[in-house]
Amino acid sequence: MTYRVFGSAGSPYSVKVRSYFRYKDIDHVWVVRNSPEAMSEHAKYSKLPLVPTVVSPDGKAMQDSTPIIEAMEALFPEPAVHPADGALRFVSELLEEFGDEWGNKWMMHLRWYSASSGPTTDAYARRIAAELRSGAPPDTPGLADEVAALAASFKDRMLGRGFTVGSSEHTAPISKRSYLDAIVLLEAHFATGRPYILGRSPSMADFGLAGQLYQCFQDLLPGKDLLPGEQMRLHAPSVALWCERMVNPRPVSGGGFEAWPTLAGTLEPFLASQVAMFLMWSDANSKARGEKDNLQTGSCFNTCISRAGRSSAWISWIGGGRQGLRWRRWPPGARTCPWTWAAGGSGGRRSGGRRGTTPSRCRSSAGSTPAPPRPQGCRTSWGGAAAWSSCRLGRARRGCSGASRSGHL
Ligand SMILES: N[C@@H](CCC(=O)N[C@@H](CS)C(=O)NCC(=O)O)C(=O)O
Repeated sequence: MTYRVFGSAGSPYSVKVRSYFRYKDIDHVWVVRNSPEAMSEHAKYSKLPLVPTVVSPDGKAMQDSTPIIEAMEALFPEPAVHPADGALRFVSELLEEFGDEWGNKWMMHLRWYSASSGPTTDAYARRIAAELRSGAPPDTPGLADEVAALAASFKDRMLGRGFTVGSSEHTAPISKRSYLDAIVLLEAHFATGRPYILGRSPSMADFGLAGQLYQCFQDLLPGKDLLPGEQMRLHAPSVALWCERMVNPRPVSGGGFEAWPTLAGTLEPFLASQVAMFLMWSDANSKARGEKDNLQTGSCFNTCISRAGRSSAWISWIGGGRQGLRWRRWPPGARTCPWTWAAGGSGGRRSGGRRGTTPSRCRSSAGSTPAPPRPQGCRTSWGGAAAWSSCRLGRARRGCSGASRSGHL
């Protein structure tokens, strides 16, 4: 009765699912795609070329970390990762969602996009390339060159994908600030000796947040500036310990969840600053998605700007990408919206998601806000990924960025 968990050590969502399987003592093996056989096995079972993919003993495949955990939770209910109290469960699931969707912005930005991690991106890319070639006999001819070439193409791919989480020079200060504020606020929450976010047992909140923060914690290869892992060790040592604890979580002192009154003092400030920002983004993104049905993409962009203030710069990327829209360079001085409908986005490949509709000029442009600086090489055409992704807590509504075809490693 062994499950197979296809994953990667550098993948936040894979590590999240692995932590869960370990916590539940579910019989499983961790499979990395380090051979042609493992690659084709993964491809055979996966709707999208992403990890994690879980294959059950009877050959049923699952993707997307949250639905995976939910399906397993139905089969292995004890020890529960959901508090019995409804309000606390809501907080737990909200924080999981926050980790998956907003925490991923920290992780992706800090690892791949930010200027401070720039000098070390080669090393991250090589680490992943080495995992994908792990197990090759040491005397394999041309192995070093193969790893170097794989790392180079991986780095290139990831650096071109900052837009999938809205990373740009425009949003960089927000992502960096949010990461630092978040770990400092969490430090206050853990520093009193609390082992997990809601008490003595891990909940969905821990799995979602630790998946992303564990990657930040690990990212401390030498660089000019302080790297996310160093910042965590310097300013949030209890958070660093929690990240390590979450690699193989166990209930502490018999386990159990606290009640809201004892958590509120240090958890509410986190919700009020970080999660509130995420919800504001989420709301604006949802509005942006809604308005595309009227082809009001120009006004959708402006709505984003006015609704979410500074954090809106990435909304148009994500909202746009989700709609199967393609970006066109904003011509100097032009006052028309540069969005057009993608004719035949690639997202429907496996999911049966909507292909791009008839190309059409975006109609609304009156009083357009000037376009923010945007990343190079942005070619979005996601489409169907959201349709495939089974989503909860509004993911379907706003598009599940974590389930993009581009992947967030
Ligand atoms: N929503 C999915 C996200 C999965 C995802 O984005 N996986 C990334 C790694 S974290 C991936 O497979 N990337 C591969 C690639 O970019 O080629 C989940 O929660 O499992």
